[in-house]
Amino acid sequence: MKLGHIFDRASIAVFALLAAMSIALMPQGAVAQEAEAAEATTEAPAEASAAYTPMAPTEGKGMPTAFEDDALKSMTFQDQYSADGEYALWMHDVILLPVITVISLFVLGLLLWVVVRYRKAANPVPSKTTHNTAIEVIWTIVPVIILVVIAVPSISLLARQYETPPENAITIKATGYQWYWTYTYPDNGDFEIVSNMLTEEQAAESGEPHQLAVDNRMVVPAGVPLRIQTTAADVIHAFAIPSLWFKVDAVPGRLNEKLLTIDEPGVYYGQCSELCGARHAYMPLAVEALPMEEYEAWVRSQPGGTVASDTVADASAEAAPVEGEAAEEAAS
Ligand SMILES: [Cu+2]
Repeated sequence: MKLGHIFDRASIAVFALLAAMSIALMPQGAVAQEAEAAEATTEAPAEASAAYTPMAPTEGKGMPTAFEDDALKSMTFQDQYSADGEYALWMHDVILLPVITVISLFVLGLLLWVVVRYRKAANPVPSKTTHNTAIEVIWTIVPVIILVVIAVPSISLLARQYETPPENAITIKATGYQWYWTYTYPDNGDFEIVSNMLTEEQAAESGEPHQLAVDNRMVVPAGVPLRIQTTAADVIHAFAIPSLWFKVDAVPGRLNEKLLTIDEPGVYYGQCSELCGARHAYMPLAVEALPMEEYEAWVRSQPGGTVASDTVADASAEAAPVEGEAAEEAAS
């Protein structure tokens, strides 16, 4: 009886202890389960984004050329990878540069001729002519013709650069901060990419040009119209990519917008082009243009990233061959 009584008390004590332990452990178990669940959710995007590897840049494409590598190329425009850029470069190479060269040489020739032919020793009694109608008509008409020749492509280039993005264009908003950029994708789930410059060591490691390479690029689809919007959070910055002939100011409290269509996949570098403070030189832009399927895969790998609706996908699929034809025409 006495022994049984002790057993009873002992079993009650053990039961109480087990109950206490289970109560004490229960919330921890719940927390642990939550932690496991959280790990699972953070792992999922990490695995998905592992499918995307940043594209290796092509030497000399979408980036400046060093003087030591190619002296001439280092002093001229970068190769262009947008229709506007190709047109502007054509206008520079075929119209502006020849016209400037011919006028400069002509004026230099005239000056030399006057200096030599009409110097005091060769021409002691100067002419007192004050008027010559024929010459006056020529030096008025010829510059007018030259200006008209320049104005036609110049105004059409200006008009092209103001073209409104079509309704199916994919919107990407770039926001300038002191001193980095963020890119938001309102058409793809409104996720945000924060983009900072890589250090010299990191850039060397990833095989990219220092002061142009960034940790997270602005990834976009190639060959389809993009509606690039720019704004700023603090002071005025400017979104500029020389090889795409693209430059738009990013102004606090304003939303600027410009159409951009990139001809082909690639990495295109740029820099903030509005003096914006101490680290203005250290907020580069890197745009990575991908084929549409790869762009969509990248979007899906982003937290909250959703692929554009079917209508946009259809429209871009239609737009892509048209862009290709246009590029072929431009090339021929
Ligand atoms: Cu800036």
